[in-house]
Amino acid sequence: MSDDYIPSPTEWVRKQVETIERTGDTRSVNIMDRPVVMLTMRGRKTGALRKVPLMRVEHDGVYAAVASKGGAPEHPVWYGNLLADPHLTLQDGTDSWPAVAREIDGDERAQWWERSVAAYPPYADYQEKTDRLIPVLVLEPGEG
Ligand code: F42
Repeated sequence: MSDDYIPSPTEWVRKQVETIERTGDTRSVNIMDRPVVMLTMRGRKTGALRKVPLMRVEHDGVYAAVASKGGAPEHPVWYGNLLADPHLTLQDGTDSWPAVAREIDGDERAQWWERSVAAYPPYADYQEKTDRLIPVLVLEPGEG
């Protein structure tokens, strides 16, 4: 398994990750004044480390990862990475810990969707923009 880190090909995301890495704090960046968290995971094909900032959606120490990709027609690649290997490192502020991702559906998804839109209202617009149902995963603490 590789320990190589491959940065995001998207410039604005890469810059946010660089800022988080330089400061050691996810609070050094934001989107529309809303906080973000950062997930570090393995690439499904390369096995390399991938760092993915997402909006901060938290409830009782559990976080949600919303695979919105700005309402793009296709799922983000990181979603496929987490289905293949749900183990990740989650960073919020200066804290980071191991977590396991689990995709949710039904009432559980509906409840987290409400929390997600409360944390970041544009998620509702992204869902309007795309035909796919935007996946929601919970990130539960632990090695799994
Ligand atoms: N994206 C969201 O979906 N939801 C959010 O809440 C969100 C918030 C957010 C906040 C700050 C910020 O800076 C970015 C934010 N983003 C959010 C954007 C997010 O960080 C991702 O950039 C976006 O979701 C797109 O994810 P993606 O995984 O599709 O990214 C593409 C551009 C990407 O990195 N592609 C890589 C590439 O090289 O083309 C692939 C990386 C990869 O994991 N490759 C795998 C591997 O094995 O290494 C291969 C996997 C395969 O199946 O091919």
